[in-house]
Amino acid sequence: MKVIVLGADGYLGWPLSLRLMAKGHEVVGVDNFVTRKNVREVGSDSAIPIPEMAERIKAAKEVHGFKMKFHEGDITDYDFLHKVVKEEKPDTVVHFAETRSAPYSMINAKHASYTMTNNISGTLNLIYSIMEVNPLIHVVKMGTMGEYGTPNFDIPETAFVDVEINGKKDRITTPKFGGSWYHWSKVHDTNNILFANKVLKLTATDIMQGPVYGTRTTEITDERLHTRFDFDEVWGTVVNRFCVESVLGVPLTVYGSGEQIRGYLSLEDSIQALSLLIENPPERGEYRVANQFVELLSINNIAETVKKAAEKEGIKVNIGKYENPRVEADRHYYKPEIKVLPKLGFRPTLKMADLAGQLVKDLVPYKKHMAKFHDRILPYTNWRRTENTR
Ligand code: NAD
Ligand code: USQ
Repeated sequence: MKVIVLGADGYLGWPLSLRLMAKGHEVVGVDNFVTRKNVREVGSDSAIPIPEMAERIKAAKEVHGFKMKFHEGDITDYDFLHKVVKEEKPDTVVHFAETRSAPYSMINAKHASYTMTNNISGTLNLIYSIMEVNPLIHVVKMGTMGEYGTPNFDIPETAFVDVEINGKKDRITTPKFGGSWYHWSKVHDTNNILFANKVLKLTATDIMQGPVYGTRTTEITDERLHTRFDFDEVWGTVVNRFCVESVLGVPLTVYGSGEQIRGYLSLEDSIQALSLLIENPPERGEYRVANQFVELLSINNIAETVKKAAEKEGIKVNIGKYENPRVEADRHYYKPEIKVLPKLGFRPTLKMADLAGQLVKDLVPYKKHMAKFHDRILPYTNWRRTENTR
């Protein structure tokens, strides 16, 4: 199968590209390196330094014999994206090329608008490029579990739900309520993909994924093959942040009550799930939604797990309590459905409790590098402020 990976330089895009090549697929990467730039903008860096793309591709060839093609460019430029799709004639396009930080989108008007524009127009350009080049191409679009918010009902893994309003029955799109401008950009993407499926018969898998953690996948066997690993208050996700905080001796940054629940999964499991969805496309012209997570955990559960794992490695950890900078429910019901991936054979590998120790150990050699960005760890970006300048 020939697969274009939009966002191939990213945390998920790079390991997925390696996995697909390991499975014998042809991979064409696309990226404009904007995450590298935006992380520098907030004064931070990947905890684990990563080489430039040319070096990554060279290393993949030397270590595993993989041959990867790459196009540098911005997918919000329609002519660029259309040319790549036309030239490469893929079977599948995986779409990761979006701005993915909730806090970044909440910094101020400029960042809110950038997040919306980048994410929504990239997806629209992809829909039109596919329709003009070959409408049979399968789009694997990365959305987020955060599109649903934290509703007081069991979250169905469906595009539509049946409702009765004022005595009349109908079907409406599954209710969503994002918790940041970033999460709303994903909701808008989902609506646009659903509409493209309805009017243009786009074949799409829309993945609702929870926060991912970890440093490793089977193919990351050499220092030059590492994927990026963000940990600052804007770009880092909670589990990865807690592991870095343990190594640097920062009390773990539990926001609010710590009772917020999300569906977490390891990098290895994310890549396994993505491979299954790519290799098992939906019917032609079908819109398929797939919820993607492994464990439902609260922030307090995670803090305890990371503390226990780090202490086993001889690192003393304190759990801190911080005022929640976000506007979110911190005591809520949470029960999302997951049936599509298990039906395709998805079998999670290791749980967070088994992986956290290794994760902490993997970070220790980079302690000096991470310490340079120590002042970017504590929460600063606040949902209630319209201007979050330091
Ligand atoms: P990432 O920022 O590391 O990777 C995204 C890549 O896309 C980056 O390399 C970036 O440079 C590129 N990109 C962004 N806009 C682009 C554009 N206009 N043109 C070309 N390239 C562009 O993020 P990630 O963690 O790998 O996430 C990948 C996708 O998965 C994102 O859509 C994110 O919203 C989603 N997601 C991530 C997580 C997580 O925990 N990491 C969880 C759920 C969903
Ligand atoms: N949190 C803390 N302490 C921290 C960081 C976060 O308590 O130091 C809490 C947050 O308040 C939130 C939860 O942890 O309740 C998750 O926050 P996060 O920063 O790990 O994740 P989030 O902002 O939701 O975004 C991440 C990715 C995003 C993806 C999303 C999946 O950055 O791209 O879409 O996870 S989900 O959370 O399911 O929406």
